[in-house]
Amino acid sequence: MRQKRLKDDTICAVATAAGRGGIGVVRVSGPQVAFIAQAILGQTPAPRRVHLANFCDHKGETIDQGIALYFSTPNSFTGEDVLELQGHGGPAVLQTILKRCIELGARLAEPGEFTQRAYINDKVDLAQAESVADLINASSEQAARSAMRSLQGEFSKQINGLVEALINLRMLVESTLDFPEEEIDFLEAAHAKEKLNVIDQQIKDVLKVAKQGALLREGVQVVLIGQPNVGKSSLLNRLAGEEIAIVTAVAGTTRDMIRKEISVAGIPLHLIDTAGLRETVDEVESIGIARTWATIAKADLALVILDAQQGLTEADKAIIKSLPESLPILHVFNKTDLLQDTPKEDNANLHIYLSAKTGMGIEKLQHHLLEIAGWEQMGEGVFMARERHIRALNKASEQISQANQSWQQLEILAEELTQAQKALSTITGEFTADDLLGEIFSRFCIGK
Ligand SMILES: Nc1nc2c(ncn2[C@@H]2O[C@H](COP(=O)(O)OP(=O)(O)O)[C@@H](O)[C@H]2O)c(=O)[nH]1
Ligand SMILES: [Mg+2]
Repeated sequence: MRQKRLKDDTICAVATAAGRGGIGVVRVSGPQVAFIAQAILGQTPAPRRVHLANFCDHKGETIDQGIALYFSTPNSFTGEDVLELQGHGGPAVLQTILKRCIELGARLAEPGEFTQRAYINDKVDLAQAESVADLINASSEQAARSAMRSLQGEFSKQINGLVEALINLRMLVESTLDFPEEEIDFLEAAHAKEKLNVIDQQIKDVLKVAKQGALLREGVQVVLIGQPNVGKSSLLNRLAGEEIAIVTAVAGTTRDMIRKEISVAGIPLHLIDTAGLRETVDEVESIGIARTWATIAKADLALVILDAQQGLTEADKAIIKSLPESLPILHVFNKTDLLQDTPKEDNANLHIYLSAKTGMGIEKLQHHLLEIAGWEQMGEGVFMARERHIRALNKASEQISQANQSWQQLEILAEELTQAQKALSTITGEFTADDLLGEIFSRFCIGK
């Protein structure tokens, strides 16, 4: 197992958001906290009690008055001694308090360093630490709730359960390696195959929920493409509920890409309006079109917007043909308000009829978007997960399938089980490389 290195320095940061507010919090963590508290407050406060106190500079002059909270190791968020100074929420006063802490020996914390220390001190595992950032960054109530579920350990509990089951099965397999004659009988009697199948199914179940969690976190990149003037920008504005992109009757109006994040049923949809795809001699427009192709390559889903009056034209077919085969697409026939007859719906081929102008059909589009993205209404059980968790679960699942084909070669089977266990352990951080850890925590905000 990886060695966790305990820290011997003291860190500090403003933990509240930049700007002005009713209260601002300076957080300090590390071995020098008692000394720093003594110097600023004139006393080391009793742990876990609320103290109204003056925060003083080196001359004993009051910088601010507020609430001091002291948590002594190991009963704190980081597991170290922690001091929280809740002062008035203005940048100048908070910076002065911070400067005082640095004067007294603390140093400025790196992004995510408080949570990293909580992880180092076994207060949380890696999946829980990640969910702290996900909770802060959550853009919808659903996302926040599922991040909270991960933070409370629901995801980790399932992973730990799987790891334990794998260890038990490994022990069973490995112990039979020494007694080759009896091995098959012995494993059969112990229902080893059934146990492996149960693990296999459980990994698939966790993966299913984790994928929903990852969807809540990462959302879906949806690119709006089509010929000029079919109503891409109008549709973006309609979905966003505000006038973001310029709409005119002039073809080639949108030249640069316009991005907007909206939330449908809690899922972040990253909408990207693009320059209409056509042959052009305009230099700016052709750069826009080149960018459109680059965006298409990274999208999860494309809405091909078509003019309902024209139907699917040769030019549209050419655009669709040039899209990557793996990219899911939805045909959106726009401007149905200009049609005489109500169009026939064709759900099987994922054709949607709508009017960006009147809003008719928009809800249906949203529903289809979620469906293609793979969102299922799972109710309360979803926990937050990340792309790297999905990869780890997929890897474990593959190893289990391999293991299932290796009952005739028990050494190989044991090795596959070990690999599956390692893959799962990267989720909770037991087998996670230091550089990956550094990357994970560097994406946190300062003071968390
Ligand atoms: N009647 C009608 N006109 C629309 C609709 N959507 C867009 N338009 C018009 O079509 C023209 C081009 O729209 P725009 O959104 O700029 O298309 P883009 O070039 O694909 O981005 C504008 O004059 C819009 O007002 C619609 O649903 N119904
Ligand atoms: Mg446009």
